[in-house]
Amino acid sequence: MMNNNNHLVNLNPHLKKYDEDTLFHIGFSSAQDNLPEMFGDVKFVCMGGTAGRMRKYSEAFSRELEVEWTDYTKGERYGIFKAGPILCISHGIGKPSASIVLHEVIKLVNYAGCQDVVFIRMGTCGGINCEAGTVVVTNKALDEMLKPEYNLHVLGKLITRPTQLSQELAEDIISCKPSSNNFDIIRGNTLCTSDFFEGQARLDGAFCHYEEEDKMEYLKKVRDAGVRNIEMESAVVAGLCNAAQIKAAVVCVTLLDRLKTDQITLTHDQLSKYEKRPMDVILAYVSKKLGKG
Ligand code: R2B
Ligand code: URA
Repeated sequence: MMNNNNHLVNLNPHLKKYDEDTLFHIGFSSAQDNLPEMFGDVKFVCMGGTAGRMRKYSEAFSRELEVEWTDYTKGERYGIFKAGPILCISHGIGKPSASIVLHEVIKLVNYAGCQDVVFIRMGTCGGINCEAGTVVVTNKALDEMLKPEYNLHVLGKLITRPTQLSQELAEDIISCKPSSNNFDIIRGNTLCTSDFFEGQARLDGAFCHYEEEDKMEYLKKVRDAGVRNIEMESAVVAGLCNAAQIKAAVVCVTLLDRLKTDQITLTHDQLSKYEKRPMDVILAYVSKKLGKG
């Protein structure tokens, strides 16, 4: 049984030729799994770096919204959990890891026949000119050259996908105040890099050929481009969701202010407290959307 429920726009036309599509990295098959039955009711795909955090988010969604919880994790690459209409999936660190899981998840929601699905990255990041613990909702993801682009080499050529995120969704998310509303939620552009150390102008990697002044000069240029946070996956989420015309948002909590420091020295308790914040914001948004707010 090949499910050719190709309702998402712009998806790969070659997919129609396959009797079976094996979603290798997330462990599903379009022919052997009844994807419409398993995932047809999904309305929100929430993504974040680690399987452990996505498990916790999904458990909280299930508890707070009183919806059924299922662990669909098959292998060791990515954690996949479902809380009623919310699919929570880890994407690992960086654009390549996020790209692979996004290809497969976009195909999954397509085969499952999900309607009006929204994708949300809920992550951590470094802040620009804001105190640790601030939640940043992204306007657009910028690359290291400060362009709103996700670039990928395909067949030896560079292809570019735009990284503007839905303004409507960002406003909708920001307008839903979480119950624990004791932190700032701001909007801004997000610098999406291919490395945590040199790529983010840190002075504390294993290699560094520049000085403090060079770092600050770049970070101020970044700030002047409207950037309020730096992370490593937003451009892929924006670029691929734009390609599929799926509405997407990126909601990340800052762990430090990069204009002040490079090292993350939060205690375990502070980190746990901050990591809950994107969850609180999205729980308020999803609750409202499901009429449970
Ligand atoms: C934020 O945190 C991770 C690096 O520590 C990376 O996945 C990101 O985007
Ligand atoms: N994640 C990043 O990518 N950068 C930071 O500074 C913190 C978290």
